[in-house]
Amino acid sequence: MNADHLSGEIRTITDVDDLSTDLARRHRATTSSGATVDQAVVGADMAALARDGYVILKDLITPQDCERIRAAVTPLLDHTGRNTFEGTRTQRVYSVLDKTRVCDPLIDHPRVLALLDRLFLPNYLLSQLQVINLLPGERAQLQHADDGFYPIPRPRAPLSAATIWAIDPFTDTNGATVVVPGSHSWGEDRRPTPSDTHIKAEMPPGSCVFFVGTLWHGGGDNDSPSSRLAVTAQYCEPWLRTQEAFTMSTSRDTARAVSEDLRRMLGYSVHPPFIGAVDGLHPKRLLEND
Ligand SMILES: O=C(O)CCC(=O)C(=O)O
Repeated sequence: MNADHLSGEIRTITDVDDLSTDLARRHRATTSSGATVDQAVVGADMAALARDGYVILKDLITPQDCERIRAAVTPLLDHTGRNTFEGTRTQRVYSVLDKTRVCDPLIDHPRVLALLDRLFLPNYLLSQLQVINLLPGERAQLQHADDGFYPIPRPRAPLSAATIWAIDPFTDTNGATVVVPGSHSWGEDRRPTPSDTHIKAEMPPGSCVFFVGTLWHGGGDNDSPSSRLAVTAQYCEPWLRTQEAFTMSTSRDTARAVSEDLRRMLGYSVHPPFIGAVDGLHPKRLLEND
C-alpha cells in the first residue's frame, strides 16, 4: 500500500452513512460547467423532461462546428451494422474519443451537463459515444428504452440519459429520431403501439434531442435521398457499469488532454466511498504518475 494512504488524520467511521462521504480525502468532485447555465433555462428544460421525457435543445453549436465534425468523422464511416438494431444501412463509429476529439464540445456542453447535474448523482459517467450515419433506405429502428438493460423494474427514475445531436438537419423524411412522449413513465410491460403518439425530433444542425433513459424511442425511416449524420452521447449514474468501458478504450494521453468535465465522466472520479478506485486510490493518480 502506498504511504499516501497513511498520511493525514485518521478518521473513525462509526456510521454507515459516513461511507458515502469522501473517505479518501483526495481529488474531491470537481464542479460541472453545467453550473454556468441560467437556472431558469435549466428549470424549463427539466419541466419539459418531466412531462414528455425529452426536450429539443436548439442551435447549441454552429454550422461551422457541424462541418468540422463531418470532416473528421466521415473517413471513419467504413462499415454498416451487424444486425437490424445497429442498422444494416447505418454506419456507426465506436470508441470515438481515441479516433477524434472533434465531438468533445458536444459531450460536455454546459446545457447538457446542467440537466445531468440535476438528474444524477455527482460523478455521473459517459456511458456511450457514437457517430451514427443513417444511409438512404434505412428502415426505422426497433423502439427501445436505453436503460432497459439494467435489471431494475419500471416505473422508476431514469438511470441514464442520452443526447442525439443533429449534424445534418433532422427532417420529416431522413430518419430523425422518433420519440414516444410520456413513455418514460410507463410500467415494466408496456410497449409502444401505433396508437401511441410518435414524434419525429426534427431539428436544425447543431441541435440535440436530450431524453431520459426510460423514454421509448428509435431511429426513424430514412426515405430521403441523403444520409443523416448524428452523434450520440449517453450518460449514466456513477454507480452503474457503462456500456463502453472508456477507462479501457481511452488512452491516458487522451484522458489527460480532455476537459475536466469529460475526464470525470470517463471514470476518473470516485463514487464515494470506493467505486472507481484504483489500488485504493483515486484514479486520477494514474494520470499523474506515468
Ligand atoms: O439514430 C437514432 O436516431 C437513434 C439511435 C438509437 O437510439 C440507438 O442506436 O440506440
